[in-house]
Order: sequence, then C-alpha cells, then structure tokens
Amino acid sequence: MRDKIQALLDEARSALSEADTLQALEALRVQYLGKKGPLSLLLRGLGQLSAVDRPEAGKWINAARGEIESEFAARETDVKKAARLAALASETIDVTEPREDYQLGSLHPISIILDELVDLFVGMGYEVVEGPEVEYDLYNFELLNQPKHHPARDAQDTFYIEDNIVLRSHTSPVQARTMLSRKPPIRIISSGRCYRADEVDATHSPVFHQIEGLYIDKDVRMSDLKGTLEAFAKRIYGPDVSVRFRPSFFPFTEPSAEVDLTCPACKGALGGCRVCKGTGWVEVLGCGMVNPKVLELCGIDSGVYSGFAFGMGLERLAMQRFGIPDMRWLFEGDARLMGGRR
Ligand code: 2NM
Repeated sequence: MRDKIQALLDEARSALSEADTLQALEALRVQYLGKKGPLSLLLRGLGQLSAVDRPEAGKWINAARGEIESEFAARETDVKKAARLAALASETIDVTEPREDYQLGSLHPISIILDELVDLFVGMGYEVVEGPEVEYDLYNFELLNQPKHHPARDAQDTFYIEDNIVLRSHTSPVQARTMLSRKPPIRIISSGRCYRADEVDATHSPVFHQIEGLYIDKDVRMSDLKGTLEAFAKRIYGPDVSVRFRPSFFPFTEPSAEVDLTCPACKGALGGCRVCKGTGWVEVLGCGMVNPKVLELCGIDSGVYSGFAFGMGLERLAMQRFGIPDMRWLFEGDARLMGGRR
C-alpha cells in the first residue's frame, strides 16, 4: 500500500512538473484528485483492509492527497506567473518607437503673428498688458471719446451683455484702464480677442484679434509714430517695404491715419495681385495721436503729455502673410493650416 501511494505521488509530481498551462493542470487535477482518480479508489478500497491496517492506510492516503493538493497549488502559482511574464513580454509596446507618418504641427497663424509683434514691441520697450473681454461700456466706449449714440456704439455692431456691459469691440479699453491706473511715461501693447456682431464671411468674423500700442510721454509727436511704425514694417516685412500714411478718422485719435504697406505678395509690382486687389498696397493698421479729450477723460494732463496709439487686426495680417484667402479658415481648425507636415 505504501509503495503504491509513493509511486502515485512520484507519478503525479512528474506529471505536474510538465504541465505548463492552466488547462493541463486542470486535466491533471481531475485525473489525480477527481472522484474517479486513484486516491478516491484507494479510499473506497479501505473497507477491504483489516481493521488493524485501515487507520494507518487512511492516514497515508489523506497525507498523499494533502501533498498533491499543495503541489497543485504551488504549480498553479508558477504557471500563472509564467503566463503573465510571457504576456508582458509579448504585449510590450515601445512608446518611443517613432511613427513613420508622424505629423509635426505648428503654431496657429494668429499666434505666429502675435508672438512676432510682441517680440518686436517688447524689444522697443513696450510692456504687454491684458484686460477683460467682458467690459464696461465706460472703458470700451465712454473714455475713448465714443459717447452714447455714437455710430460705432450701435447695438448692431456691439454685443451687449447688459445695458452697460459689452463684449469688448477692440482692445482699447485696456489702454484706457492703464492710463487711469498709471502715470506717464506709458508704453504698452495690448492684444487679445475682440467681438463685433458681424456676419461671418471671407473677411469678417464676430470674434477677431487685435494688437494695439500706446505711447504717452512729454513731447511725443507724429514723427515718433511714423518712425515706430516704419521700424515695425521693416522688421516684419523686410527692409524693402514702403510705408504709406493716409489721413483717416478715429474718435480716440486726432489726427488719425491708416497705414498701407507695399503688398507682401507681389511687392507692389505694376498691376498688383489678388492679395492687394491690383493696387500694389495693403492696408495694415490704424493709428493717430491720442485725442486730448481721451487723455483728459483718462486722467492725463493733455497740456503736459501727448501720445500716439495704433491698432491692427491680426487676422488680416495673418491672411496677407500666409496668403489665406478666407478668414473662416483661421477659425475652422483644419490641420493643414497648422503646418501639419511629414
Ligand atoms: C486703432 C487705431 C487708432 C487706439 C487708441 C487707443 C487709446 F486708448 F489710446 F485711445 N488705443 N488704441 C487706436 C488708435 C486703435 O485701431 C485701429
């Protein structure tokens, strides 16, 4: 009996050591520990032994059963661990492996233009100032010499939140806030999203971006404005660009001017091109000497100080620079506009 059990143990052990899947283990479990397995048979056969031998034999059988069960458990742990290691090895993903069709993105055209302008004006000593996009009527209009019933305040052009609160229609309220809170010399640029109730088309968007500059000190003259904007034009468009000032009107500046540059696409060639509509010139910005009324409204003595201001739309600059024919392209998020390339 003892030998029989020992042989059975040896056999089970060697079978176990060769089982390397959970299925194989389960099959062996049925084979050795199942109701029809050898141990069960031996147990059932106990009745044929003498009463003297029976308890001893019962102990052996149960001890063998315990042994086999614990070896099964140990083997099961090993097999599971091996299976997990194999899975880890075969399912490994090398996240550093480069894709062949990798798309390199780039900044949005508006961001490229803005970064460049901020760089330029910061280099000239200007400081970037930000302000709220939801603005009081006071800062957006009143202090900028656009009293109630001024045509530019028409509800058709401006998004009203409440009677006296609007979505800013330009970034000038940031300039007004700065004039009120600081003493000259003031040399700032402000930029960001602006809002006007325009229908969407190839040249209009209800959300657009402006950058504006303001310089206030003693003895600031129109010639300073012209020099500053010529430096801006040559730095952004190259030394060959020509700058043209045309008289214009803005309520917050007097005198006011609009500034044209020789077309960056055709360089002002005779006959022009699509970008400049055949004129050889493109309009880039508005500017002027800050209206003394605005200085006074913003707490600056116009008898002592003078200043200039200028403002430009980033969409128009980006369209001219990158040859984008339709402003909607700037807002639609098409990856081709973001420099996606292989
Ligand atoms: C423009 C054109 C002309 C401007 C004026 C001011 C302020 F606050 F100083 F009065 N800020 N920006 C200005 C002047 C803006 O944009 C086309």
